[in-house]
Amino acid sequence: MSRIAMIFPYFRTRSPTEMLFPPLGAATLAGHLSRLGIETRIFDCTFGTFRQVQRALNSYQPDIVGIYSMVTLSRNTFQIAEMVRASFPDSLIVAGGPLPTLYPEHYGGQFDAVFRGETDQSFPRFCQDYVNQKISRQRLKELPLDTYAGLFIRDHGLQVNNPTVHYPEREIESFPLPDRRDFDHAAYQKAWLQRDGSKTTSIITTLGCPFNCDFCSRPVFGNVFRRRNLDAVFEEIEQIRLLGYDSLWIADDNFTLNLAYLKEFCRRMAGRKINWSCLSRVTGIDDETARLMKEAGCRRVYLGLESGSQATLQLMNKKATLEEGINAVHLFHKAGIKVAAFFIVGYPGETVSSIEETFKLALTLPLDDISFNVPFPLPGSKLFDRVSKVDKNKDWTEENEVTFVYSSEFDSEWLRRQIAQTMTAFAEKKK
Ligand code: B12
Repeated sequence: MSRIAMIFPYFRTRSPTEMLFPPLGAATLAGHLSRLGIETRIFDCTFGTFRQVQRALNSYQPDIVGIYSMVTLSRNTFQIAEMVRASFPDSLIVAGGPLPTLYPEHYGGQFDAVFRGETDQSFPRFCQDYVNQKISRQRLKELPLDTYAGLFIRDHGLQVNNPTVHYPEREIESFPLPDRRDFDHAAYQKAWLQRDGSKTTSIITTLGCPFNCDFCSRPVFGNVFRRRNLDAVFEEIEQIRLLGYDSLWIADDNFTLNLAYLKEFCRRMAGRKINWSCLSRVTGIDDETARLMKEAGCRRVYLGLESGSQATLQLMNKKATLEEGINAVHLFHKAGIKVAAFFIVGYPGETVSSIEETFKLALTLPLDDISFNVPFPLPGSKLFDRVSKVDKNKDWTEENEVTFVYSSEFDSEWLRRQIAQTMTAFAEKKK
């Protein structure tokens, strides 16, 4: 029987800021592949070593190896692909995820194929055809290659670059739930218990975000906002609870965008004894919604306040005012929900005084947690195209928070000191 291996090439770093979640992309695809009756195993590298993963793959003997990649994982992705090619010369190696979506051509050579964007149906169907028709990597052209959305191939004498898709809600409704079977839940729960006393895992309820913040990149889900059916979401939450988790990280790009959906989620969530956290925009929320969120177990919201300067918010194309940001903090705080805020300092085009306004704002609001980053020009963002001298091939293995990866008009040492001082002042205030 043919076997598919889905690899998540992240090895835990034990950095204090590290947050551990199992890869939902691999779990989602494993759900689809299992529904098609294809034997699939997820190799989540998080708690293992390179050698352990190599040994596990050797005993599994995969026919197709799919590797997820994003901006911080490209080095690991290529190292694993090299090992797979050496161990299994005949197996088909496929890349997917945010970075292959943006730069599929970088994956030529070591990878036989790339799937760009949302691949819920296209990749599993491709695997099914490959397996059923007993195709080998040299005979890919015998497949109906132009029928798989997002497929990109530059090898084997082929030139395929199919358009990507955003699956509509009515199709998403019929999707299977992510298959979390292969994850080391005990290890994830232990890591979270040590981190904050909870047993947290991630879930996705909506896809996409209609906004276009200058620094953001949404290579996979894009601008089209879609909601999953809440019956499926709650079936998944029940499965997660049975796996022993008591807390959810709602990883949606814009969970609080659709108030009707959010309120219905809260009504169904109330009384379940599972708490949750999410990112929220600062606009659109009112007192009643914040209260409902609190009653439904929301313990923390993360707000991208970004700046204490209206002019800088405009540079970032936030489509939210400083006043809306401030109101949102008070609103959630009043509802009894903890509020964490992200700020960006040293944005191209801002001034020293706007940076100072940001530090001041962070210290005056009733916030429970704050964090500062310098701009992180994500591939696929407008910021990335604008700033000079970014090395597009650079692998950001570190979660880079205070070092510029492009040539900036601001002094990173000065910013580092200001950030450290503000963090100390914040900690003093909290005492
Ligand atoms: C949860 C999350 C995290 C979690 C953990 C992620 C995890 N374990 O998966 C945490 C909070 C730790 C995190 C951290 C970071 N993250 Co993050 N994260 C996300 C988030 C919000 C959701 C991920 C998710 O579960 N998606 C749901 C699944 C279903 O989607 P998916 O993984 O894309 O899978 C689909 C396709 O990509 C494809 N697919 C996936 N895998 C494969 C494999 C194969 C073989 C194939 C063919 C297809 C395929 O099929 C799936 C179904 O369609 C995404 C944004 C997003 N909306 O996806 C950002 C995102 C992935 N993160 C991003 C970034 C930048 C980071 C950080 C660098 C942030 C920072 N400054 O520190 C760090 C780096 C972490 C690290 N050390 O490597 C970027 C990546 C951008 C890029 N160009 O690569 C994203 C896209 C956010 C953004 N808007 O920019 N992140």
